[in-house]
Amino acid sequence: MFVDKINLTLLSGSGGSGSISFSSKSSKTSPNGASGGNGGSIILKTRKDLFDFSHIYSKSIFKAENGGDASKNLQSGKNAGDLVIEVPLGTSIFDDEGLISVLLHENEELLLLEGGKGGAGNKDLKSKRNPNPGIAEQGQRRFKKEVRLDLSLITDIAILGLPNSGKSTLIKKITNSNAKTDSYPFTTISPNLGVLESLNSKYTICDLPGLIKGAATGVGLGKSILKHLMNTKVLIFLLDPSNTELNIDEQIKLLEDEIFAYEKKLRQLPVLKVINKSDLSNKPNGMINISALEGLGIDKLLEKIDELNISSLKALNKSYLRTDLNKNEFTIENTTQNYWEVFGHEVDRITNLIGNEIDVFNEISYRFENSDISAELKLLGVNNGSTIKLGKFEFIYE
Ligand SMILES: Nc1nc2c(ncn2[C@@H]2O[C@H](COP(=O)(O)OP(=O)(O)OP(=O)(O)O)[C@@H](O)[C@H]2O)c(=O)[nH]1
Ligand SMILES: [Mg+2]
Repeated sequence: MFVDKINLTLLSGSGGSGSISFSSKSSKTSPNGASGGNGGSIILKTRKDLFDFSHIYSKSIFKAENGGDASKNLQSGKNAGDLVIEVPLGTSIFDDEGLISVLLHENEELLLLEGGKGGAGNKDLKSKRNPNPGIAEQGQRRFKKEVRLDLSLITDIAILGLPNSGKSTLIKKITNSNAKTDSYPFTTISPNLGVLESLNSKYTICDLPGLIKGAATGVGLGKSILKHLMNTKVLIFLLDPSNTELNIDEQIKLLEDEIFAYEKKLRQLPVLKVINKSDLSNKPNGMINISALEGLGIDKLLEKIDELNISSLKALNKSYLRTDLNKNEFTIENTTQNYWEVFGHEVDRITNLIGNEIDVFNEISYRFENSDISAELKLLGVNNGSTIKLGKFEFIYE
């Protein structure tokens, strides 16, 4: 089964907790609690010999391991390994806010979800403010993300045409593909890939399901066909003179209208207009005439493909990466007058402490005062005397 769309739930690993301990070699004690290990991150990595998501289709939840807790006396927790999910070239990644990234290159890596950081032990929390802290950070909680992966195949040439025009017969004739062909429309329901070898070059080529009127708005297999054109460099319009409903010009117009309605930029791709089934009728028409079934005109077609110098051409899609990934986020809600509640990972960073109560309170106050949350609350005009709720902590703003 060809799977070119998949939804995944990703859970990174949480960080291990730091420890609280003291060495007391001399009369002075000093903090020596070590840090927890980092939780595993989730990374997407492209692999050249993958052509869809069927290898991960049966698994929709990916969970990285947690970092280890620190032990006392300088013994750090173990960092967890990252979880790498392999995907084909041409994978786009979306979340509810839209496109996150498009991966087009071999062995390209995307750090999609960072693991929770290991918590600092009291050794690393030592400061001028508190030279002997009785506190440690708990590990940062795991992050969760729902993503959709969508594949647009990376190929040199895509064969487009109405149902039954002979697209699969052509790819079978000119490549190693074993595409299914038949005399009824919509024989092909997912792309077939093949490698075409001409005298000069090698090309990857794909045979797509038949396109019909309204495809750009989702009729037939519509958009799931057209999306594959974003990563191809040349189009072959395969035209069928035996089509009783639309003549050659009408077929060209339908194909042009649909790809243009899907994405205006697709008009920039070079198009080879090829008339198939010329064994049935052979009227002069100024286009490339072939018979995919009987192998007529194939040499001429390969010559025309070579002339396009495809290796110098570019597909429309570009690599893309949204830059706001993995930031420490927070949201502020003004639930009732003078009551402000703050949620999110930035809150955890500030409040994620265990140990001596007074030290914990002082450290949270310090972190809060120096945080983006505090700056944002100021901008929002929070009045002195208001209550601020940060996770499980509540305090009066002044
Ligand atoms: N006479 C003749 N018949 C052809 C030729 N090429 C394909 N056919 C026939 O046309 C019919 C459709 O061929 P396919 O290759 O399955 O067509 P397709 O464009 O892939 O069709 P869909 O996948 O349904 O869109 C089959 O019966 C083929 O044998 C040709 O050059 N000459
Ligand atoms: Mg077909």
